[in-house]
Amino acid sequence: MNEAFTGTGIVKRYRKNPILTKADVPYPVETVHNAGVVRFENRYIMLFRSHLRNGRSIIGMAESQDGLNFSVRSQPFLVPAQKGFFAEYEEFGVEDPRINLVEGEFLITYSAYSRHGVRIGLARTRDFENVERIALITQPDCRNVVIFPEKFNGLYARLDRPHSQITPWSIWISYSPDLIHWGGSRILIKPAPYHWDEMKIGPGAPPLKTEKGWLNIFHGVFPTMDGAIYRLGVALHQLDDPARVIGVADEWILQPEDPWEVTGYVHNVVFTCGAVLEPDRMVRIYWGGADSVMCTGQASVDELVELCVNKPRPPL
Ligand code: BMA
Repeated sequence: MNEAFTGTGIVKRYRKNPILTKADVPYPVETVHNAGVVRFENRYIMLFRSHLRNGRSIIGMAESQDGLNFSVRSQPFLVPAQKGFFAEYEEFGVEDPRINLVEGEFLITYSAYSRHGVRIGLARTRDFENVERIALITQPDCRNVVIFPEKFNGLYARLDRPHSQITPWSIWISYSPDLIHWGGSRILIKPAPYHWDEMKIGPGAPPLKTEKGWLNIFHGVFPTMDGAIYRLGVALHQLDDPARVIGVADEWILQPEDPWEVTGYVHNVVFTCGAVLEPDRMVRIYWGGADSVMCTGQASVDELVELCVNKPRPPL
């Protein structure tokens, strides 16, 4: 057991959480949360969301040698486009970036908010110095897009979460030949009635490849008289056909417990946009606490996979 991590649950929290707060950011922001994280050239790159004082969000970047101690770049990484096609759809902010490593390129999927709703923007970087917007890849309203690292039958695949008035918000899959045009959509996982995720679910970290399947770490929300509680759960998708769900774990893997998860900008939230599978078979999970700070912890990939296989609930 690594003494830097502690806890009785399946996810052990880093003892020195939170790992990043607004005090670490060299430009004015009110929050630091919901970050995507990847390993790149022997370091960890974090793209995190921050609220500005007008209530709209931008995306900053932090770097780390060990995935625990991060330093923030002096300038934000992605702010709402000021002109051109994207400006109309990013007017209210850019949020919740995922960094998807797909065939050697880093594809960033982020929520683009505007008076027309929320849709997903796709941007690309190879070096985290230059970033290029490619397309808006969903209509409104849709959030939480993560792209699988590999193609299936020649097609890219993504998990996403469209919104609907007549059913709880669920996890879907869709496919694309070019990352721009998507279709073949199918529902994969629905919230379970009177369950920790009964209100809504959505993809969290980009799927991690394991021997037994793609590990999908997602968020689930339960409504209470005191507001919603955001927790994390896991599901396993078949390696050669991610539309086949091998198992959705019945139990959550992480819930708000530390003071900075229970209290903050939005109470009772743990929300992930990124996780890294380490060579020692631990999954380092990164999550926003109460939409205010960034935290991390780790879990054994084998235990997470077992939870999906041995304690499943119906996906739909
Ligand atoms: C969701 C998103 C997340 C946020 C969560 C809790 O709808 O807006 O970015 O972390 O709510 O506020």
